[in-house]
Amino acid sequence: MEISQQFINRLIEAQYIVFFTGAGISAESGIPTFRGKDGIWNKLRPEELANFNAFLRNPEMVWEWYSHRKKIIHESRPNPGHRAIAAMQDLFKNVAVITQNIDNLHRRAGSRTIYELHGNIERNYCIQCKTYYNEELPLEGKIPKCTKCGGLIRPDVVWFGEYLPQDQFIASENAARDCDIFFVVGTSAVVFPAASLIYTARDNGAYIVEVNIAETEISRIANESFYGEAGKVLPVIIEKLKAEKDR
Ligand code: BJW
Ligand code: ZN
Repeated sequence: MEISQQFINRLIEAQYIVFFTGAGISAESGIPTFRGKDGIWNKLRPEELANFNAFLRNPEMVWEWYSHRKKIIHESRPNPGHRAIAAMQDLFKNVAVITQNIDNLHRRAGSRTIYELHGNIERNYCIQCKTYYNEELPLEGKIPKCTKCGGLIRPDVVWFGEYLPQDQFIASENAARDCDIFFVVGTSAVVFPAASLIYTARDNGAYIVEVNIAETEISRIANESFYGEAGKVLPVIIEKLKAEKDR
C-alpha cells in the first residue's frame, strides 16, 4: 500500500481528525453490511425492514431481523480498523468518530468521542409511553411488549423517514465543519442526511480521505483514496504516522 509523504505530512500538521464510519468498518468483525456483494439487503429490501410502518404491520418480522443482528453483534469484537481509530487518540488531541453503525464497536475499541447518527442496538423503547428498556426485554411470545402499558417495544435506531437524533447530528455537523482531516470509512455514502456531512466537511476545507474496498458515491470528491479493507489500511496508516512522529 502506497502512502505518500505528502499525506503523512498533512496528517502530522492536523489538529482535529474526524472518522465518519459505516457498516464496512464492522464487516471484518463478522457483521454483514447493508448493500453491496455481501449486504444483508441483497436478500431483504431495506424499506421493508428499516421503516416504522413495516414494524407496525409486521413487528415479528422486524424483531426477528434485529434479534438476529443483536446476536451477531454480541458475539463480535472490535477489529484492527476500530482499534486503529481509537489509537489515533494517542497521537492527536482532537479525534472524533461519527458513526452510522449501531453496534457499539467503536466504544468497545476505546474511542471516547463518538456521535451515533442512527441510534444504538442496546437501547429499546416503548412506542406508546416511551419507557426505555436497555437490559432484558420483556417478551410476549416472540415480540417484546411494555410492562407498563402493553405497547410495542422497538429498537432505538433510526429508520427511513425518521429524524436523526438532533444532538448527535448537530455535534457531527460541528465536527465536520471544524476538522482538518475527514476520513470516510466503509460507507456507501448514499443514506442522507448522514452522507451530507462529507460535503459539509469538504465545503469547510477539510481534507477528505476515503477508505473502502470499492469506489463509492464520494470517491470523486475524496482528496485521497485507499482501496482495501479498513482493518488492513488503517493500521498501516497509523504505524507510518507513529514512526514519523517518533523521528
Ligand atoms: C468496506 C469493507 C471493509 C465493505 N473495509 N469498506 C432521495 C434522495 C435523498 C434522500 C432520500 C431520498 N428518498 C428518501 C430519502 C431520505 C432517506 C435516504 O437517505 N434514502 C436514500 C437511501 C435514498 N433518509 C432517511 O430517511 C433518513 N431520515 C431523514 O431523511 O429524515 C428526514 C425526514 C423525516 C421525515 C420525513 C421525511 C424525511 C433516515 C435514514 C436512516 C437509515 N437507517 C439505517 C438503519 C439503521 C438501523 C439499523 O442498523 O438497523 O441505517 S439504513 C442503513 O443504511 C443503516 C446504515 O447506517 C445506513 C448507511 O449504510 P452504510 O453504513 O453506508 O452501509 P452500506 O452497506 O451501504 O455500505 C457499506 C460500505 O462498506 C460499502 O461501500 C462497501 O464497499 C464497504 N466495505 N467491507 C472497508 N472491510
Ligand atoms: Zn409503554
